Amino acid sequence: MKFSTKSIHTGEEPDFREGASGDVVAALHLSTTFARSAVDRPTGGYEYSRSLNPTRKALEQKLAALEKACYGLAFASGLAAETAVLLALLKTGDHVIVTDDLYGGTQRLFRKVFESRYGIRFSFVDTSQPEKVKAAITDKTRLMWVESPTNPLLKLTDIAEMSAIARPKGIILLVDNTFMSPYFQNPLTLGADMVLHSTSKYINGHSDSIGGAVMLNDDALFEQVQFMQNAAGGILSPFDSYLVLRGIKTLGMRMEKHAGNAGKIAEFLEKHPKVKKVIYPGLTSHPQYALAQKQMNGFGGMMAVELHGNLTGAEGFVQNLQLFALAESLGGVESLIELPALMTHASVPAEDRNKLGISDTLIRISVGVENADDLIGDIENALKTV
Ligand code: P1T
Repeated sequence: MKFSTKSIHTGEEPDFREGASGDVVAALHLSTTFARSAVDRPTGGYEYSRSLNPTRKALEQKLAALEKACYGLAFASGLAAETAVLLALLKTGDHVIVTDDLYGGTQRLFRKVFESRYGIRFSFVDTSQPEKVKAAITDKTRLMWVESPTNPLLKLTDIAEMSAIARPKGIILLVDNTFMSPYFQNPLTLGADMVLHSTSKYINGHSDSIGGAVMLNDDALFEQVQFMQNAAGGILSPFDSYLVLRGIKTLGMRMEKHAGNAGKIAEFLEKHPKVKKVIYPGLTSHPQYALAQKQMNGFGGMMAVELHGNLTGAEGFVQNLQLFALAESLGGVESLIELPALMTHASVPAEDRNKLGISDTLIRISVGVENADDLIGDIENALKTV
């Protein structure tokens, strides 16, 4: 089955058995516990809803199918998924190589929780430079954590090349695929061991559910992360699982529209005299345009923009838009805009932000699926006020 067929049908096959109702969408199972007919006979394998829940299971099957994975696990947030992976795989003294430019909340979790309190070491490395990655490996390196494209600078890492470095050394390669969604990029097919998503973004797509997911193929790794999902308990609720199952059905259509709109907006902005720079993987001016074409099936809906002028100008622009909400998050049907240095990446030390190029005036746009001409008209008007 192709992507959109799987996104609609996998995990939600109608049940025609005696007594079942043939629902065409997965039922919402709110029960916290499941009765059994005998002590040693849990009904259908279900015991307690934290461990296994039918609605969450339907979503986990669909998520696995969309990332071309054997297994999927759903969590209460992207950060809960990250926490479960780190708890499952690492112990004090272990070392992790991490892409230097990544979501601020992920950096906060690594630095302020796992490094400062639990003695796990993180090296923030420009993973677009394989030589830098090789130089950072130590005999304690257990995990490589890559975001591609990165949040917010849209920098790419060659996933196949990372896998070629990590695999011979027994280092696990995880890719946070939130920005591309499984529709535009499948890191497992490029050699990654695990894929992570904040389902709060494109996968759910309607800005009404916080969630996270991990998809993978290896049986032993799956057992470790599944154990932690149950042991630490950061599961996605049945209701959120239901919402994500509902949202995910249109993921392919939405991603096409996000990318189509983003391409038009990026081209418009790049030609505008008040714009200094547009970073979008679908522009030939992106320094890794060739890699984007090679490892992604599309360019997504995220971009970063620098205007000429100062912070007052950037603030004026984002505040004068009518259709783009000034808000954190991304990947929903509605367009959002924000200033990473002051919002999503405020927890990243200023010195690190400056080194990476996340200036105070950098603007991040999550292009929604509204009409492209309306969005461009809104941008054009707001730019007049700058
Ligand atoms: O917000 P949560 O569902 O916990 O997901 C965390 C997360 C993980 N990975 C990436 C690449 C992310 O972008 C995020 C969350 N990001 C935002 C809220 C944001 O505005 O960038």
